[in-house]
Amino acid sequence: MSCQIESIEAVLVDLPTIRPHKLSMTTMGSQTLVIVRMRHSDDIEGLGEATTIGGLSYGPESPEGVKLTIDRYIAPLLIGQPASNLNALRARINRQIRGNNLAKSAIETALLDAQGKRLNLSVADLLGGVRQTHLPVLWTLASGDTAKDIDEAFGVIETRRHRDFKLKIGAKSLNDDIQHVAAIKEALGEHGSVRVDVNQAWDEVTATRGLAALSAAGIDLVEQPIPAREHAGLVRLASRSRVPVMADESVADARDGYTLAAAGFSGVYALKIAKAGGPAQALELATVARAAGIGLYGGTLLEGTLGTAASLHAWATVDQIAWGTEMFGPLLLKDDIVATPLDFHDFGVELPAGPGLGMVIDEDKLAFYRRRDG
Ligand code: MUC
Ligand code: MG
Repeated sequence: MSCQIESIEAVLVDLPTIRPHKLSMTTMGSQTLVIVRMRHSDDIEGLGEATTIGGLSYGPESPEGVKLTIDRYIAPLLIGQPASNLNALRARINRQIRGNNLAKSAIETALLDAQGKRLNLSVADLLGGVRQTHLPVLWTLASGDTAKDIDEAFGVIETRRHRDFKLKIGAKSLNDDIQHVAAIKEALGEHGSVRVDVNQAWDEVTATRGLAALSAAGIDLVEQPIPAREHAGLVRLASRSRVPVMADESVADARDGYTLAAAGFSGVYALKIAKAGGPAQALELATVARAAGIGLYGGTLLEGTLGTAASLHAWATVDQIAWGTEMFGPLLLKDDIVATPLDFHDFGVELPAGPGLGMVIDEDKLAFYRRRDG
């Protein structure tokens, strides 16, 4: 007997961060999770999550907008539909709704979670099968203070939580940023790999100088140095640079991945379930990257535990994520809304055991942190 989608609820949850998190476009003191709870007629509940960074400062969808899109536009399309055919449901949504990939990602995640629970399979099983259960996870040093960042790095190396680090730059002058990055790399030496994320903040001339200086400082990877839509510039920078360049905001889905690769990009793609429109969609980009010889990285939009678990189920199916992952989102938050947190150890994280995402909501915590007026 086929079961139907009965109801979809999108709940805004505000969780404080453990310290201010400074990026080129905003400083975060809290993170908003949009939690999707999808009830099916066989009494199974699918869970999903969408996040962004700093309201509308990172991308064109805000948490409040994601909730509105789900409540007003996606839920009416799905309620009463057979729940098990993800491809048919995705096609139905895409016929009516353009863009809005964050909302679509939360919905795709909830559908996969429910289907996994129904079949007693993990989301990774549904996505083709597990290739790795322990994924490397880096930590982002973004306190805004060089000495504090160095202390923080040694603290997490000591506890074997992380040994790869990403620094958020681009808000200050190039010279100040290079000094900050070089000081951290010098302090860490061979204890840690240091990468940077410019989050689109430079123009191409600044990026050319920046890449040379970062390469000289021993930096291993430079993420999104110039604006997302400047594909030609990114191709030029990547082909001239000694340090590898990673595309993040420039490459959301398989089509972007194809366009950038066809234009001659060589480097790395950051996969994110949010920008692709869900875990299955992110894996389509991974397939394009593999065909084009482009390395992969498991990226985050600073999701909480549900979104991080959904990403892990996807990345776990990929044979090689050469540049590791940054699935540390839950560690940046002071509290959680799931009963059992993810298990971070030995410089990585364990894939949660299924069925579905393998996650259970802590109802008291959810009630405590949910936004009263939304
Ligand atoms: C981004 O652009 O990569 C990932 C880690 C972090 O601190 O911010 C995100 C967003
Ligand atoms: Mg990035």
